[in-house]
Order: sequence, then C-alpha cells, then structure tokens
Amino acid sequence: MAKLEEIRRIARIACDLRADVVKMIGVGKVGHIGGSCSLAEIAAALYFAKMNFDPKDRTNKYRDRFLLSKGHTVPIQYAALTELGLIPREDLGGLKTLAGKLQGHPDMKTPGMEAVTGSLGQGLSVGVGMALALRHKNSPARVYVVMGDGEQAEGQIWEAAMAGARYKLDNLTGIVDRNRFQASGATKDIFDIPDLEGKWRAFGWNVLSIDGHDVGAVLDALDQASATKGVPTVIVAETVKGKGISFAENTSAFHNASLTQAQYEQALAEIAEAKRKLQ
Ligand SMILES: Cc1ncc(C[n+]2csc(CCOP(=O)(O)OP(=O)(O)O)c2C)c(N)n1
Repeated sequence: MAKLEEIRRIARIACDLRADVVKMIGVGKVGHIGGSCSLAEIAAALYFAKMNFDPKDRTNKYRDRFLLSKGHTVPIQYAALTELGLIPREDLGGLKTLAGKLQGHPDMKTPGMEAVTGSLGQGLSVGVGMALALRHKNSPARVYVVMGDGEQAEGQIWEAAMAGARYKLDNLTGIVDRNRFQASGATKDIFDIPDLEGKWRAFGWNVLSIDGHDVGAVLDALDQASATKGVPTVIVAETVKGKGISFAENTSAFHNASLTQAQYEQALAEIAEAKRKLQ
C-alpha cells in the first residue's frame, strides 16, 4: 500500500501538471484541456513514482516507456516532461503554433517522446511491438499505453489486445482514462461499449478497475500490474473529464477549448486551492 506522504506528493504534482496545462493553453487559444486534466494523477504517478525513467539518461535502454495513444491530450505529457526538466518552460507558450516546438500531438522531436501518436487506436499496437522487443532483449523495462474511453471504439485496439494476450506480455500495461466523454458528447451516446472490463477480460487481460484520481489506488494498481505474470494488465481508471476545473468538469465543451481571461484565472485559482489543501 502506498504511503500517505507519497500519495500527497504525487497529488500535489498532479495539481502542478494541471496548472501547467492551463498555462500552456492560455487565454484565447485552443487546447485539449478536458482529457489532459482527467489524466493528471495517472501521469504524475507514472512519471514521478513508478516509471524507471531518468530525464538525465532518457535514452537508457532499460527505461520504462510511456505511450500516449490518446495523443491529443499531449499537454499533460508536456507538463510532466517540463516538470522533469526535459522541455524548457518557455516552449510551453508556443503550443500548437507554427513557430513553436510543441505540436498538438506527440512527436519524436520532443525530448522524452517514445512514439508519434494522435490517430486514435494505434498506440497499443506500438506498445505490443515494444514489449515484445524488450522481452526478446531480456530487458526489465515496462511499457505503459494510455488510451481514452472514446478511443476504445477503434478496432485496432482489439487486434493489439489479442496479440498482447497471445504473447503473454506481462511487461505491458494498458490504462483506459475512462472520463466518459469524448470530443462531441458522452461516450455512451456516441458509441456505447457495455461491460468494457468484461471485454478486456475476454481478450485474456488481467483487469483492474480503479478511481483514476485516487493516487493511492493508481499507485497500488501499477504495482499489481507489475507483479502480474503471464498476462498483460489493463487498468480501467474512472476519471472526470476536466477534473480540477469546476466549469470544465464532465462536459465535452472543454474537450478542446479556449479559455477567457476570467476562466483562465478561475482555473488556476481552483487548482492552487486544491494543492493548498494537500500541504
Ligand atoms: C482515428 C481517429 N479518428 C478521430 C480522431 C479525432 N478525435 C480526436 S480526440 C477524439 C475523441 C477522443 O475521445 P477519448 O478517447 O474519450 O479521449 P478523451 O475524452 O480522454 O480526450 C476524436 C474522435 C482521431 N484523433 N483519430
């Protein structure tokens, strides 16, 4: 079980990541706020607690790999890589601009990125390939693939799921950021997938269901995934789209949105207050 101090440390980092997302999207520009904020605790737990990833040695062959299959929410990954010192803070202002260095989806030119993603459905296939190659080399490294719940409608995911179980890839962990909204509405209204956990189980995966904002649960699930042998694990994380910003929560209106000056200030104030409560 994760210790309380460690849980609070990661929860505070999650607040910092959310604040970075808000700052990088800024006022009057457009960015994927909702699905970035739903992922904050998971990204913080992976990058700042569980992954074997040294930013000073980021190409080390034994490093764990983070693949953001729902690549449109890359602001949360940029935030983590900035906090780790891999992306200069001044680059954040250039998000999605022609002159800027940070694209709207993960690109290999950005330090710390492991794959180009953004066309939904492809990340798990990349992860299967990486996990197979790492095992072939007797590497202890693990591969983490973060997907969206809307993304679960992509057929390629299920081909990769079959392959992951077929090859017994216990060095592979899938994470579904189940915030229940996608770009234009609720996932259940657009393409409902009943019994998502049962489907992953039927495809041969070890399935863990958690609250994706409960840092202790996230840390424990990641430990359980690492300890599970002979099958890959998927963590279905129940989250809130836009988590931490009251007006952006549980709505697709802030899937990819711009902020007014007042909204920008309110978002940062709410996140700062949440962090203050964790001191
Ligand atoms: C193959 C493909 N089809 C459509 C899109 C456009 N698109 C971008 S985000 C998105 C919704 C994704 O929803 P979800 O996976 O639930 O992500 P989240 O809610 O966490 O942002 C869609 C359809 C895409 N990027 N790739």
